[in-house]
Amino acid sequence: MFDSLSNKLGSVFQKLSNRGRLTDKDIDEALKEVRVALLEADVNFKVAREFVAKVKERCMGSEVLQGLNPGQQVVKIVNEELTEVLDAGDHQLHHGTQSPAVLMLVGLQGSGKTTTAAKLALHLDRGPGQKTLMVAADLRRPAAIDQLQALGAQLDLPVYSEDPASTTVLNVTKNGIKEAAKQGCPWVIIDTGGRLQIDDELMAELTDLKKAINPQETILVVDAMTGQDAVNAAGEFNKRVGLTGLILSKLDGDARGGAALSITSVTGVPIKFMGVGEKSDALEPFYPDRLASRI
Ligand SMILES: Nc1nc2c(ncn2[C@@H]2O[C@H](COP(=O)(O)OP(=O)(O)OP(=O)(O)O)[C@@H](O)[C@H]2O)c(=O)[nH]1
Ligand SMILES: [Mg+2]
Repeated sequence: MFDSLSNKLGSVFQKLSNRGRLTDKDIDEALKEVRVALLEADVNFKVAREFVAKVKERCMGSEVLQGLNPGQQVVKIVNEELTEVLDAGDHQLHHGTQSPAVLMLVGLQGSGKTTTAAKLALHLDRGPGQKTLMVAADLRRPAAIDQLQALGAQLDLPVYSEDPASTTVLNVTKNGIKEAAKQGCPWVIIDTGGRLQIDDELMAELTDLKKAINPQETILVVDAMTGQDAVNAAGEFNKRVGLTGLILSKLDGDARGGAALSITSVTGVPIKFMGVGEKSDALEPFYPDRLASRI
């Protein structure tokens, strides 16, 4: 992930550091290339524009240009501003005072909710008596329940489900939370169903469910490969359902990184984890500074 962007930024900075002293014009030209690299990585144009403006403001006229290693100073500023773009302040999961804490996963069809439910359950697993229970609350797709059950069996984690013909999303979710309480689970994860597009019916279903169960965390799983569509979906889900965090999935693929770099500044919602593979251990906590340094 981000390979192409980091290569391009790398070559811009290489040119700068070969220069020694820098003029305003050098900085200007370098930042133009940075902006193009960001846009090519599918970063939101407003985010790219503001980013470059901020870096420029900090570089121009400051001691940066006169200093010993102006190229390195520019790299440092870019790195700090990248961290700023990715940083929403709070990237942790919060359990709160009530057990089980409810974590509701929402997202469009195929974004990676079910896979991520298993990844999170494993991440939060504290062994016997402290397991995370997953609730199969996607009643629309016939294979959805089997998929979650198979993941639970594979990871030795409990899954709660009911016959979709004789239950509702609300009932299976409420009963699942009760079951988690009975088993002493600190966390219960609700795997909801998705749609291809954001539609009123899905939003109403999720809003009602959220109101009824009052989750500690409401997390949107977005497919990073869908670029700016992921950013738009996040804005819409946040407006209509209300989110506490985001998980970007499929960052191991050929995602250009634009979604990751735009989503927080466009929506104000923090990224909490990154999905980096299909396996259940392919989940990384999100640290803005670490990711910025990687870029
Ligand atoms: N490479 C890669 N594949 C992923 C990742 N997360 C999920 N997938 C794959 O994406 C596909 C869809 O994942 P699901 O977890 O079924 O998605 P979903 O959101 O539950 O889908 P619906 O229930 O149909 O809405 C599967 O083939 C997963 O293996 C990831 O981080 N990396
Ligand atoms: Mg699913």
